Amino acid sequence: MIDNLFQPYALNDSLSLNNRILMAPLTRCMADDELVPTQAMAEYYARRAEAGLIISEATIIRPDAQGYPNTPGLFTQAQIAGWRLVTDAVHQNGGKIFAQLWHTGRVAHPHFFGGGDVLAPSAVGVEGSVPRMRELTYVTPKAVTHEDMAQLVQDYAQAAANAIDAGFDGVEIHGANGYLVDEFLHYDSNRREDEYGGSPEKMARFPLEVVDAVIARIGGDRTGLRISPAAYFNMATDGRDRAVFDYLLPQLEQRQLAFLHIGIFDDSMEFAYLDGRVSDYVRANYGNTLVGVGSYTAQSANDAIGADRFDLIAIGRPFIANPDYVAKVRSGADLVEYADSMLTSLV
Ligand code: FNR
Ligand code: 8K6
Repeated sequence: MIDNLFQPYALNDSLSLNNRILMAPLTRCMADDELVPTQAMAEYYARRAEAGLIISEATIIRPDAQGYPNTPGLFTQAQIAGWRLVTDAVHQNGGKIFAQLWHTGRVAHPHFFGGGDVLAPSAVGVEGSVPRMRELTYVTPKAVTHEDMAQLVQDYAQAAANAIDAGFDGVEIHGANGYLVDEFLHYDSNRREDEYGGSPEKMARFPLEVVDAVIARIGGDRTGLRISPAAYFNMATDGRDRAVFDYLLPQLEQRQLAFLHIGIFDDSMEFAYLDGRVSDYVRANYGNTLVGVGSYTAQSANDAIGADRFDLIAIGRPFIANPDYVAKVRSGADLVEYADSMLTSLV
């Protein structure tokens, strides 16, 4: 039985979802060279509109946010118009869609924005090179100034307003997976000694400024956030990070977000400094709507929701392999298994 997945869910007074299944944000690198979403992307998302809520692929808020080829943006009129094609197509099929707002921080590469600084909390780089463009080695970032941070906060808020102009039902701030917001929340990437680093409260300051600015612009009802308490991607683990999230989670709880969403690839992983799974740690420290994710099947997600481990489930790779994931799960039809080779085309 997978009935729990098909219970409607009210995120708040203004947004209700038809079912508990979210399409996870999935970078596809298929925008055009001006980072404008295409008609093919509109059709791709429209085919998945039966999800209770779609979270768009990560979408950059300004040019120096870019770390991968052909990731869409939300900072030009053409990009807003391209996204309008997508949101109209999803709405016509009865769906809802949030835009995931992204700045890759130290994982950005100047190749994509014509040169200039790569911005991060501290001048600590990541090893390695850009996926799919291995000739681009990561550079040492510039530690952001207070002026840089104020501008970034404004740019997140402007991108959120642009998302609403483009017809999105709301936004998810990408605060996960080792990108800019997440880089403030981990000791590996945040070595600052001013009021933005050095203690949990200071490390949470910039992320909370971004959240507050977006809420001020478009409302908490339309604002979600994704976070990665476990450093597992573009990041080295540090046991002190636990205290940062112990501080952050109650702060977020006070803000009445539409939802909080975990960023992880496999939620069966246990982290010693979180005393187990990331989702269980967040559930214990955050009382509002929680979205689980990470290698769940329909059955295991149904059971986790039944056990009250989280309220909603985000499904990633199976949604790439099965545009009709929701219908198949409902009817018990066999799913096509995901393979990385599927990333080369938008089906
Ligand atoms: C991702 N993931 C991801 N996460 C995110 O926050 N923004 C993004 O743009 C992307 N892009 C992305 C692309 C691809 C190809 C994959 C496979 C994953 C992570 C994704 O949202 C999800 O958390 C994981 O895929 C785990 O869920 P599944 O796939 O096990 O259901
Ligand atoms: C997170 C955004 C990534 C955008 C690039 C697209 C290519 C992603 C391929 C993902 C493969 C999934 C397995 C990765 C697990 C990493 C965690 C240790």
